[in-house]
Amino acid sequence: MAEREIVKTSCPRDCYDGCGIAVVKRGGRIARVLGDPDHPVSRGALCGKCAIAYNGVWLDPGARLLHPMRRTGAKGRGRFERIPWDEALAETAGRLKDIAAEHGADSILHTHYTGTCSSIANAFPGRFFARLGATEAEPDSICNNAGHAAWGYVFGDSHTGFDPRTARESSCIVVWGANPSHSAPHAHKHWLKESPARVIAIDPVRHETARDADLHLRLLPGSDAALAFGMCHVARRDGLLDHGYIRDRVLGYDEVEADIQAATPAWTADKTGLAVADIEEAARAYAAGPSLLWLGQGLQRQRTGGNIFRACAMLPAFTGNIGKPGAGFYYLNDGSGIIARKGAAPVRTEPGDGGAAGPRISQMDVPAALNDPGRFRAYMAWNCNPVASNPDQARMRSGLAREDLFTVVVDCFPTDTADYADIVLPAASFLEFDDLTCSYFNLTVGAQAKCAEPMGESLPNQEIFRRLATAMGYEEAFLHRDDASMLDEALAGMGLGIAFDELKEKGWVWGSDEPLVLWAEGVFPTPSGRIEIACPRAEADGHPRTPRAVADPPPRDGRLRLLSPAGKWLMNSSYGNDPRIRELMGEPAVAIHPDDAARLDVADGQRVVLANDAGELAMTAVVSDIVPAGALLADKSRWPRGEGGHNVNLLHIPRKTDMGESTSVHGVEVTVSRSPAIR
Ligand SMILES: Nc1nc2c(c(=O)[nH]1)N[C@H]1C(S)=C(S)[C@@H](COP(=O)(O)OP(=O)(O)OC[C@H]3O[C@@H](n4cnc5c(=O)[nH]c(N)nc54)[C@H](O)[C@@H]3O)O[C@H]1N2
Ligand SMILES: Nc1nc2c(c(=O)[nH]1)N[C@H]1C(S)=C(S)[C@@H](COP(=O)(O)OP(=O)(O)OC[C@H]3O[C@@H](n4cnc5c(=O)[nH]c(N)nc54)[C@H](O)[C@@H]3O)O[C@H]1N2
Ligand code: SF4
Ligand SMILES: [Mo]
Repeated sequence: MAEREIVKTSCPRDCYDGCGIAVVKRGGRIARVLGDPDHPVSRGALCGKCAIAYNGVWLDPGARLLHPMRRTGAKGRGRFERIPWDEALAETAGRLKDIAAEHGADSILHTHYTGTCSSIANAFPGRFFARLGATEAEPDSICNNAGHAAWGYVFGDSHTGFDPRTARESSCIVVWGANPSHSAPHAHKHWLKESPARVIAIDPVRHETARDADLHLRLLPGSDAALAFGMCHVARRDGLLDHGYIRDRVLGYDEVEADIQAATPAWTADKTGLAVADIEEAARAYAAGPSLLWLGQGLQRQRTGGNIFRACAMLPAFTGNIGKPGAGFYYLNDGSGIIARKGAAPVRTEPGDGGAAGPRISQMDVPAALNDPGRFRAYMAWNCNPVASNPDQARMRSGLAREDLFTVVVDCFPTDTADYADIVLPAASFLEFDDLTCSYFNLTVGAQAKCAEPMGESLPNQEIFRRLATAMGYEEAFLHRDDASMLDEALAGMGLGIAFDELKEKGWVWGSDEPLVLWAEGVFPTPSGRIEIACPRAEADGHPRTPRAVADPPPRDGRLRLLSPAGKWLMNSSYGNDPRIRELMGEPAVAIHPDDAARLDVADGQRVVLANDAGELAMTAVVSDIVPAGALLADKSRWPRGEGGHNVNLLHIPRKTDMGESTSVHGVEVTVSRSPAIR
């Protein structure tokens, strides 16, 4: 029997949970990847998708990218020859230098996001691009930038929410536009379902989170700002506002009071499609408190996502559900920053990279920009799979097909995006190098521990970009920092009194022994120091001074609103190549309300075609009242290959949100018709 060894590590996926992992090794090789039984979130279990994929494609040399490669076939065909690292790096550096010299470094575009969220692998390559002066696609504009922009105005900080451990003091938890049953399965299973607090879910979809909640408000997509005003109306009417808190800590109550007064339950019911009784019940339970308010990332992926976030911020601000045990608001937690401050007034520090950063564009502009030969001459995609996950899939492909666009893709797997690369660089997986992970919900810090040598010739992101810096002739020290010193420095910055080797032994630690009550001092990093419901900065930037009591108009001309949030089996597009996951997902399906199905003469199980200006896509209809009439539901981001080359992002017209130039993917509208077997 080969010797058995357990190595503790952490999951670095873009997921609220931040699970601890126990890797079972036999004879020095990884035998099994399991949940860490000692971890407070995973409690011994990974989520279903990771339990499969971490023991599936991630360990399968046949599925991984193992060597640097150069393209040999037409772009998009995925034909490559293996080349040595030196050659791949020299060719990449040579082309980048030539392009920068001839057209300027800003004609080189790079996109990246959260393929891995571990600290160094996620952030370090940014130093290289800053030094180069390349154009960066604003990373968050593919995901959550409208919410960040809006709460940046309101609270001055969108990265400091509540500590979930304080929920033990809460009487009510509102989950608004998030679906933890998919996107944070452990938070759903333990934190929410086992909570004695009253749970209210606000979502157009009756998903598992909503079904498990004590109250589900199944509102129309994009009507959330109207609901927020309506809930404030009920709280005001019933004497549940905290006028002391408003007086001392909030700017602008008087400027929205008339709109709150006008947002009667009847008006709100009309705008949102909800019942008056449900609006009143939710408003009273929340306002009475102590209550936690979790605004999901799905909520702000609407054309008016910024306004929605500003309107929802009125609830904690006007009811004083902030800075007390069991009361708070949350969008995302920057765990390391919060831990570093231990709940004191936020001080945000940027890493002193020393590079001269280049310009930025929105991710929504990437497909069009790649089609413009005068704009970008080179493109590098790392930590992301834009052909699967970005909008405007057909244009994304036609841009990438440009022969004159020098393209480099860095990934662990041969994705649809990698198919277009001139040079493919293989990235090592999280099981193959040391790093740090922080959950963006729980205040835990985890060690990512090297459990095996990098597969094939793959290398961690940071090592790839150190070597590329050398190939470019860049000698600045910040481009060549070693991992060990960066890890210890990051931990020292958090003041945990623990070095990386010790953290590796433990696997994970809490950022503080006791739950932190955040924002207890009631001082916010806005110019006024208050919560700016009325916001002069927003006004100066061309936005309304205050949130507005509006809801999206219903779709016209027989169109339906297509929602495509996180599914259960994928992590964005990641795992889309795992055969067992593919089997579990089944064929692409779209949920349609029985009334719409009857109107369109669509039967359950029938093929339908969804269409808009961006494209046409066939799917199988599931007739269900999981969605309200007028809305459709399909999961995001399957691997397009194997699905006729497309997924739901074929239909994603990249319109920007009202704030943050971000994605409004849940605002997409399509027509639905019975299919004469297209695609
Ligand atoms: N229709 C629709 N589309 C959406 C969304 C939606 O709600 N609806 N959601 C959007 C959201 S929220 C997001 S965040 C984006 C996500 O979009 P992306 O950031 O593009 O995420 P993925 O598609 O998972 O691609 C991540 C890639 O990184 C790779 N990877 C993993 N680890 C490493 C590593 O260590 N190094 C390198 N170099 N690569 C690695 C994975 O193999 C994978 O191919 O998608 C967006 N797309
Ligand atoms: N299994 C799994 N987990 C994931 C991911 C994944 O792809 N798969 N992706 C990860 C990433 S990158 C992210 S950003 C997070 C996202 O996770 P969440 O924050 O949970 O956000 P989404 O899943 O995009 O959408 C959540 C909900 O928003 C709802 N929604 C859409 N429009 C509206 C609206 O107008 N009003 C309201 N009230 N609700 C609306 C959708 O119906 C959906 O149920 O999940 C992460 N976790
Ligand atoms: S993706 Fe999320 S739920 Fe799944 S193992 Fe990783 S941290 Fe846990
Ligand atoms: Mo995301």
